[in-house]
Amino acid sequence: MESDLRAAGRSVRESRSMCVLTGAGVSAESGVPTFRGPGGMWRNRDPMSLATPEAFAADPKTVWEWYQWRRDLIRKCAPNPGHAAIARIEREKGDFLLVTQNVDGLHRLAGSRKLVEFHGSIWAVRCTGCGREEEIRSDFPLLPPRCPSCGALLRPGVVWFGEQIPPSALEASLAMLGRCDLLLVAGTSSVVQPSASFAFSVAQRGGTVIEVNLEETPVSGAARFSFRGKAGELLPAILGRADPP
Ligand code: BV8
Ligand code: ZN
Repeated sequence: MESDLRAAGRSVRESRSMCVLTGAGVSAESGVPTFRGPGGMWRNRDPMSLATPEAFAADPKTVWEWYQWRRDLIRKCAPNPGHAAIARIEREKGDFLLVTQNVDGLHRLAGSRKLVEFHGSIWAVRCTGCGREEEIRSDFPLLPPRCPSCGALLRPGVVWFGEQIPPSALEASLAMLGRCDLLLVAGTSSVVQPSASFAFSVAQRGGTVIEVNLEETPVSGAARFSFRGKAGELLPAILGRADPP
């Protein structure tokens, strides 16, 4: 493990163009429940059945109660050493992009700026009528909330299953995936498309893939290094070694 950590740190140091892809596992040590792991369930409802346009159309109040529950929980969470290590390495690399599937905003709170929120943000709210979008961090007194301008239903500014990734987010991510020589994949079960294909496209181009996860995933086989352990410990260990000896 030690020699692999050193070798992975060297890959980070030598990388000219680095992409990082994160999932819910990077926020787990901050207290944010993962999407598919224990603790992610709410009123015994599967998140997969709630994070869809159909669920919202059928029962906007219940979907908003789930988001309000998550917003209240996430508001109390702080970035962990994994978020901090990613924010730090961004400042040391010339060409860098963090693509996160997380909607919790913790990477930005940790200082990440070269960041694409691939699945949107739980703090963003968009009107289903006039399209007006803004960041609202406070609780809504009434659920489901309505637009102060046009009275239509407001929705969370996230990407639901069956919805397109925002074109600007997709474009920025694909551009980086087409040129990066290193992709670090941390804390994602790699089952959600299109982000689950990132590792394969970089590996097929001869780029290096490093994975950090508690468990094996569908992309572990494409990784040059696949570390088993906590992102909050392994990311500082790998990225911390990026400093010249
Ligand atoms: C799209 C926002 C084009 C909402 C999310 C086949 C059938 C049906 C559908 C599809 C299909 N193939 C592709 C699709 C489309 C679908 C999809 O991929 N479905 C899958 C599930 C089969 N994809 C889409 O719809 C995407 N859009 O493709 O557009 C299109 C359009 C129409 C029709 C077809 C295609 C949009 C996907 C976005 C969905 N929105 N979230 C919200 O959050 O409320 S995705 C949701 O899953 C979360 O954002 C989450 O980030 C994401 C991925 O999950 P993970 O982050 O990986 O989290 P998870 O809990 O799964 O895993 C945690 C991991 O961390 C585990 O591996 C665990 O071991 C590890 N871990 C835990 N603790 C730690 C740790 N690791 C390290 N340290 C720790 N401490
Ligand atoms: Zn409106």
